[in-house]
Amino acid sequence: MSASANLTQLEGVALEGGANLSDGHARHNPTPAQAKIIEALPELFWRATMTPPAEMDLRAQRAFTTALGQHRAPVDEGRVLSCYASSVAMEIFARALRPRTDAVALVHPTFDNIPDILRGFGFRLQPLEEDLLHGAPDQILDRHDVGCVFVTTPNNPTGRVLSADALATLAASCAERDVILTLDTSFRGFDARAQYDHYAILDESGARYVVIEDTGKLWPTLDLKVGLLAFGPDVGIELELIHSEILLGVSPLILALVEAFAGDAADGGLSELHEMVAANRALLHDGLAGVPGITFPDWGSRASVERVDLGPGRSAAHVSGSLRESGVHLLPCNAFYWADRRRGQHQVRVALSRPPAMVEMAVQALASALE
Ligand code: EGV
Repeated sequence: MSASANLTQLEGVALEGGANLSDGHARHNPTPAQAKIIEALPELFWRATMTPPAEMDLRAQRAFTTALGQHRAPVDEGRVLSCYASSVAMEIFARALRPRTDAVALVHPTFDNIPDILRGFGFRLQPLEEDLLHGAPDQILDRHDVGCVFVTTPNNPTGRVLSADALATLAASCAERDVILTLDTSFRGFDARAQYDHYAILDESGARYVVIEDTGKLWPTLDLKVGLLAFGPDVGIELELIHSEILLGVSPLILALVEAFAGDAADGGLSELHEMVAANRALLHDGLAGVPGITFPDWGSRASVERVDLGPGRSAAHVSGSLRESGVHLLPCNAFYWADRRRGQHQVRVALSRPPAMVEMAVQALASALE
């Protein structure tokens, strides 16, 4: 794999086998309640056959957004579009945005397929540093002359969450300058601090907004998932038209699965998910406790991924490369820093939505590679 490979290409290597702690997809063991839903898949199939697809769509959207605290998500207003994946929602958003502006301030660092997709549509990107985003959200548009601000919250890989106050401040300044505010909330299910009702704040602000929601990181459904493209009443870009050019609708079977998993999430599944991630995070921290020179830069993160800073003397590409040879897959963080890859050169990201035995084994391999 060449040094300029993107993160997903690196993740692709791990799909060939071995201990895959590389991608952020959900690959943990289903809980008993989730296993029951999987057992009932044939039933879900027939129910989906007998129900109008539009109704399946609304039910899945409603169940998912309310399970994650987004009670004002504009489901009943018809302003949520289901997509095959959040990356597809992103592509639709990017194409619709392009006639309006070519300049986007994008959170830095973040998963590299976001800058890559945006650059693919010809956007000029400005890195929006997390410290500015969280520390002085009122100054973002003084420092960035753009037509859109794009924020991933909780961010990937850092887990940093945009507070309700920061969102209100940023949305107010976007409204004032007529800048579109776009949020990617794919990781919000992992962190209760990201589950205040974003739509209530966005609607109140009067800003033009887009939110990309994602079921794909949460549940071990073999990548059966949807991305939701939600938007405000005056978004001012042709999202519905472009969406219709790409797809008619997501499979009602997947929508039925999303509705069932979201129902379980609201019914205690979300806390079980949080416990699983917290237990795996503790395995990571404990397993590396004796290794000199390493630190955890994302202290307090509840995302299903976590970075390990290996220290200035160790190269993430080298360490992850030699672990890969022995069948253990982690991501070097260079490419998350899409505007300055060197800033990630000493960090690796470990995926935590995995069976605990796999986390334990990979952490041991990492610890001995560092000794
Ligand atoms: C993560 C995979 C895409 C992405 C993984 C991800 N890449 N869609 N090109 O879903 O954190 O590993 O976001």
